[in-house]
Amino acid sequence: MQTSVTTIERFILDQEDRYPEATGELSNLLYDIALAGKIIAAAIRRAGIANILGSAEAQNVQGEEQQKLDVLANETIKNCLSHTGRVCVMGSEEEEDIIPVPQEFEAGKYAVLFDPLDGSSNIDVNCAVGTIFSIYRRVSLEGRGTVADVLQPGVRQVAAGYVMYGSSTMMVYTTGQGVHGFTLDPTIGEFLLCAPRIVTPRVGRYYSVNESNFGRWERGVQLAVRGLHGDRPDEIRGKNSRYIGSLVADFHRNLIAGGIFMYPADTKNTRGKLRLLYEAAPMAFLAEQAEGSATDGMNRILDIQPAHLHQRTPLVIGSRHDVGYVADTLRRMQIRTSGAYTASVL
Ligand code: P6P
Repeated sequence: MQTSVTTIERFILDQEDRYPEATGELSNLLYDIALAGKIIAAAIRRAGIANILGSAEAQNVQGEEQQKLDVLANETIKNCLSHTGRVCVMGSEEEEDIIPVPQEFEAGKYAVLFDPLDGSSNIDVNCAVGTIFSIYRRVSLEGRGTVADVLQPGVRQVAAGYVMYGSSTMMVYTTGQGVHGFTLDPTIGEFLLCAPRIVTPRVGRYYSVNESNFGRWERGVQLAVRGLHGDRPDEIRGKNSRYIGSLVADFHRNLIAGGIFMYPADTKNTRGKLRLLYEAAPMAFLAEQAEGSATDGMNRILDIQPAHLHQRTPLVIGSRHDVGYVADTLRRMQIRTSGAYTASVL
């Protein structure tokens, strides 16, 4: 029986030891998130039995129907983070406004953004879903956290990651020192190191996009996707299509096997569908740390200065060569039409 396992706690501690100035607070915050992931995973695993599938008969700020597990995941994360003294403010896909830490608890030095259960519409059909998180150091000087603490460009993240509830439960995170993957061993309730320093292939095998939106895309986007189909082998080799409709699952497959995920803007979602702060920016931090890249079509996601909590953005993310191909195609289209390119056209 294998006895030399590396738990996430041990791995984070080893990483922390490299930084004499580290106080351990960020490490502890990552443990808190891992705990929330374990609790959510347990709820998802027994969802069908415990009758917590289905709608909570409520809508979230996005106007999307809340699933019972959405609500449970959101409350679980807030409960795991609020009392620790490590967090001053949170932002959640499920809540209209920022969530300052309650008065009875000490306000810490980190701001945490999260999508508690992304892809939740897939829950009732047993497809993989995930929790996405993004951590910043606070910029406000004291007291309860403020909106300024969450409206920071992605380049200022100190950590980001996701917990994917798939055939197994995995936690993947970065603190800027590479991307590392852990699998939950339910028999001992520990996340065990399974994929240290993940590097995504420079050229991907897959492309992931919702092709039903094709008719609503700008011409440049249509050209780029046709290239990914293999219509112009002189520019790029065609790829296999894989699309689950769950960002964490699509991103994770492409991270490991190599590939590109796109959610362009279209005539219906004119700024794109995905949210900058708790979907695109954390995934972009991971992608770049795994030697991939992430843009809104042509501009680096991590450089975007957010204007509001639920801001949306177009997203092109994954293998560096493939993301670069999409950007080059859009630039060529821009030159050809000499139109004013803005991120919103992708
Ligand atoms: P569509 C799930 O609702 C989500 O926010 C992401 O997880 C996913 O990538 C995307 O939306 C899927 O959107 O329009 O293709 O169903």
